[in-house]
Amino acid sequence: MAANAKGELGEATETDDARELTDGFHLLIDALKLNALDTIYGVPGIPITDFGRLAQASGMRVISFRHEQNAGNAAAIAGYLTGKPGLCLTVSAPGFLNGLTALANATTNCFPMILLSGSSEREIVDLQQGDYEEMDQLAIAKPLCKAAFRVLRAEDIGIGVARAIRAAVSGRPGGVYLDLPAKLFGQVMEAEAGAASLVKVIDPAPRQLPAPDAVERALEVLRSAERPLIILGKGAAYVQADDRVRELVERSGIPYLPMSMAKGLLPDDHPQSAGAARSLVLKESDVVVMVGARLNWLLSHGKGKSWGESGSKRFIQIDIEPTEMDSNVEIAAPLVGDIASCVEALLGGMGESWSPPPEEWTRRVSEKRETNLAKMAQRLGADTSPMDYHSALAALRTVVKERPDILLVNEGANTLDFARSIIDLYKPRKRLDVGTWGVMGIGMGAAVAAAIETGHPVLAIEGDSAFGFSGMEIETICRYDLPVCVVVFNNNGIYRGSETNPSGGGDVATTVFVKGSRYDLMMEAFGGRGAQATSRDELLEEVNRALDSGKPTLINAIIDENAGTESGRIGNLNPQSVVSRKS
Ligand code: OXT
Ligand code: ADP
Ligand code: MG
Repeated sequence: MAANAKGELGEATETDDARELTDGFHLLIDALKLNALDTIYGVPGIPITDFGRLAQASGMRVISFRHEQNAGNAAAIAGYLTGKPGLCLTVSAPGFLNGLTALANATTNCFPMILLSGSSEREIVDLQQGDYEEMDQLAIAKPLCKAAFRVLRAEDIGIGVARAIRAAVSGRPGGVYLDLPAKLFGQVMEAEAGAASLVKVIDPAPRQLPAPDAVERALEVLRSAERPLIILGKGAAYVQADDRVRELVERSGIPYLPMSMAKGLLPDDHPQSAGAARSLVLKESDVVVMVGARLNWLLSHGKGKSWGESGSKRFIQIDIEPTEMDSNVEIAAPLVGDIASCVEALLGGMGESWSPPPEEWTRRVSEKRETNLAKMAQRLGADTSPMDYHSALAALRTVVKERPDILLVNEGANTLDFARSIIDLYKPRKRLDVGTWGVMGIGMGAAVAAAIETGHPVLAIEGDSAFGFSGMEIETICRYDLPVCVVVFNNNGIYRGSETNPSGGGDVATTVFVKGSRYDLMMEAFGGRGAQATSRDELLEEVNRALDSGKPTLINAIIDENAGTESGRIGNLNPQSVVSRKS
């Protein structure tokens, strides 16, 4: 297809003026491709249907979803895995709003993504005259993402895309909104001028070197430590400086604690891992080096009971975002810069003769770890019927150990928290989960993007509630024939399936689902394979079969409905009424 002088689309012929003219559709495609952005996750419709077609015709991969939120979550995970902004394409107003949750979530997690959304006509929207899907999308997106832009003229598409890319990946990565009014796509201009208007973004995420005095300050604090700890966050996994980060840990000899999505950055069975000694190292350490992790709720804001005596810690924090420093507690040695450069600078300053931490400290950490590992091994040994979380996850732990290249997607409450501590990861960026917001619904979008972007098989371990937020995308998984094995931990509900209505009658309890649901049959409805697993052995066999086949599979794993706890491991955040009164 090519554009005629009026911007209408027609079949390309030898004689038409495709070589002389271009339009908004083609310029946008060319601008993305020029910057090596070749995959779009989205949902088609007015005004971007033809854009999707033309993008596909141009050789781009355009993956259509059933709901924009899942497409957006896929784009965000694509951004996390590749370091390039993941692209999500939505229609105006409702489609845009559906994608917006994912854009905000990407921004919260510091994942680079661009939400490209068609929008209605400015002249009508701004006068609120009731256009089709009327909404001032730019204004709505602005507070929820890192940057938001609108392109009104075809000749500005190149610049608009360039700005979006730079905003998404430079400094602290995040979500960017690009508003594309319907009329823009049909605008026609000379092809030569159009090509000249495109921008190839040079060095989109430039290195940011830490100041030498800041490096020296950090080393001084570190040298004085008696009980040092390194905390690795998903920022450290994102930057793909895996060897340098590992060298920092190993050369320093300091125990390290991986945050959830940083698991596997160094293999979880690494002798310096303090993952299984979490409480001890948080409480007892005296100097903590934060590498691409924030002192937010997931780390109790760096203070309180779990951090030991107040004032007992000094923090060194490596982060590209200067305002992250002192966000919750005083940072004794802020190291502002990109992680690769900061780690490099620390290694340079440490030299080859760095003294490891006192043996008494590393021994205590090891002892605690071994005690917890032994306790865990005992619990994993118990093969219960019906399966509890440990019983089922023991099988999946073995699968991941034997197949370290697969990507693990994980959401739920108990399903999330138990899987996090039970399943070891051995390679970087293999664990994709609910992230900073603890949001349900990332599952199938993340699974699709993980399969598309890496080509490796995906194992998605999903609470039955969590799965429901994006479950319809198993049709997408079947449509693209992706090597995704979904295991639904079916405990008949949220946290536990055994609750009853406190009034003693009426509706079922608010946390309970249809008992004995057959999620496996949903997969069969779309041509994938469905299976049930009632025991650990069955689960192991079915998952291995699925991963060997590389075919879309859903395994309905029956979990004891009494086994979970309210809100998993974060029950402390769930306010409970202490007032008893008759309603
Ligand atoms: O050191 P100690 O002794 O303390 O021991 C620790 C470790 O050292 C040790 N450990 C180990 N031991 C041995 N071996 C190994 N390998 C090992 N590794 C660790 O184990 C303990 C614990 O370690 P851990 O896990 O590292 O530490 P801890 O203390 O848990 O860490 C604290 C946190 C905060 C970092 C951690 O807990 C964490 O990352 N938590 C994230 C929690 C989270 O995000 N949860 C999701 C949200 S819950 C809730 O909001 C839900 N909703 C509401 C909702 C949401 N979220 N979103 C939307 C859009 N709408 C609604 C809903 C609807 S969950 C939910 C659905 C739930 O139902 P499902 O059916 O899906 O799921 P089920 O519950 O299964 O039914
Ligand atoms: P976790 O949840 O694993 O603790 P967070 O998402 O809280 O991790 O923190 C990630 C941090 O990594 C953010 O503060 C972000 O600014 C930082 N970050 C991201 N990319 C870089 C980079 N290239 N260099 C330095 N810091 C980075
Ligand atoms: Mg459940």
